[in-house]
Amino acid sequence: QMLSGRKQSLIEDARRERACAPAGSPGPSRLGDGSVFEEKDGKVTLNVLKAFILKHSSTSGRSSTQTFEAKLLHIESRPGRKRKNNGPDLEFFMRCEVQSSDLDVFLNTLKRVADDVRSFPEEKVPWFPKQIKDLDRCNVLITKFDPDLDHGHPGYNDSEYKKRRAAIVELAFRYKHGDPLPTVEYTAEETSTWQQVYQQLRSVYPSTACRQFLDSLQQLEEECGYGKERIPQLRDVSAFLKEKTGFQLRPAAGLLSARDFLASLAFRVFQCTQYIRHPSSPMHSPEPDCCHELLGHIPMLANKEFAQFSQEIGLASLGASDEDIEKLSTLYWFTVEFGLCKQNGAVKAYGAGLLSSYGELVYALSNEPEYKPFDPEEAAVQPYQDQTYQPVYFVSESFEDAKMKLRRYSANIQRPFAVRYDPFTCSIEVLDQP
Ligand code: HBI
Ligand code: NLE
Ligand code: FE
Repeated sequence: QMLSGRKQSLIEDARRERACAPAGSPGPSRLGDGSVFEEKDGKVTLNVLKAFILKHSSTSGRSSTQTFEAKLLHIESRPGRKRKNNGPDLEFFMRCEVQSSDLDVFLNTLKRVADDVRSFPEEKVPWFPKQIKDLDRCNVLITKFDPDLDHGHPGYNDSEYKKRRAAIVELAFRYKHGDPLPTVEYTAEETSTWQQVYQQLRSVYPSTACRQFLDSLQQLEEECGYGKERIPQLRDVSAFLKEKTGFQLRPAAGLLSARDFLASLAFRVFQCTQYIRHPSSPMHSPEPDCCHELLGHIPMLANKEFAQFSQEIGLASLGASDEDIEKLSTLYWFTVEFGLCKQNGAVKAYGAGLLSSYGELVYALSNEPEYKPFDPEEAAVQPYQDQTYQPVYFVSESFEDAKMKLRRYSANIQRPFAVRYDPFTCSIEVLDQP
């Protein structure tokens, strides 16, 4: 009958009071009804405790014997927070699998031998990367804008374009964390698309882009070979970013799922497409391409505060529910992708989707679209447009203001644990919240 039927995972935080024996006294301690807790040289042997947890019978009240079956999955001890006068005190943290029907007996038994038992059912948390190399598994693609499948894609009937693009995408599929970033020898046609995009955008940036963007772009032009002549290589850009804000790039095969895309930001990794948009629509593309990444995102990611902000959205997304991912990705859309902000009394763009599309950048700053003051609660549920220009944009009082508001919003997302990024090991520490 062991563990048949519906199983239930439990986390037990049992603060166990040591048996009455004074410190140093030999022999087993008697707890509750029997020899379940052995003490030797003042130490508790955990395997004995384990035996106790695994199989325990107790006589309750008059005659009936209560039994339960439980599987101990993990046990950990630490000094208690409230030390007792009569010796050291331990807290035990246990993860147990218990049959639902045994739950009450199990908990009551624990309560007889420990003075403060707290338990909560383990919630199912979606998988998320804990180490930077786990990002190799964060590559779920959304095929929405695939030129092979989407009839509306400007490259749908262009087999040359699709072949070329497939070859570049293949580099991303093969990439593993730690590999050198692939370089692409861009063709004359691709470079000419870049040139058009660069020149047109560059001419309007001074009057439309926020100052953080302009500062970074100038550095990229001076230190990283940015210019209309050639498409910068991810390898050079990644090295530049690493020095400025610790961000690094990895190649992406296309539009990724919001969960996978946001998760990489938690590690200060930005997933970048390497192919370029179809030459027939240089001024707007509904999907990310290297123009969008290199011109829209990279300059902002070279800004310390913005880098911090991006990583925080990423951290907030780890293990979040599907509903929260949806909201975070919509917030990301109205800030990182299409955000506007006030600077010296004028409205400027800081969103990457605007800064990489001449068409939408000019439109967003005209008097056509609707503006709303940025409010994360509202922006998180605002329907958006991913085929063409946005009907509505959110305007932040300042870039810093948007950051603080989003930070407050993220802090309110409920998760049964907390996360912290350890920059020395490039890994996520998961902390259980009591
Ligand atoms: N995938 N490759 C890639 N690039 C993006 O900019 C991107 C993405 N997936 C989702 C996404 N952006 C956002 O729109 C949010 O959904 C997170
Ligand atoms: N519309 C943007 C551009 O043309 O560059 C891309 C947006 C990607 C979300
Ligand atoms: Fe983007």
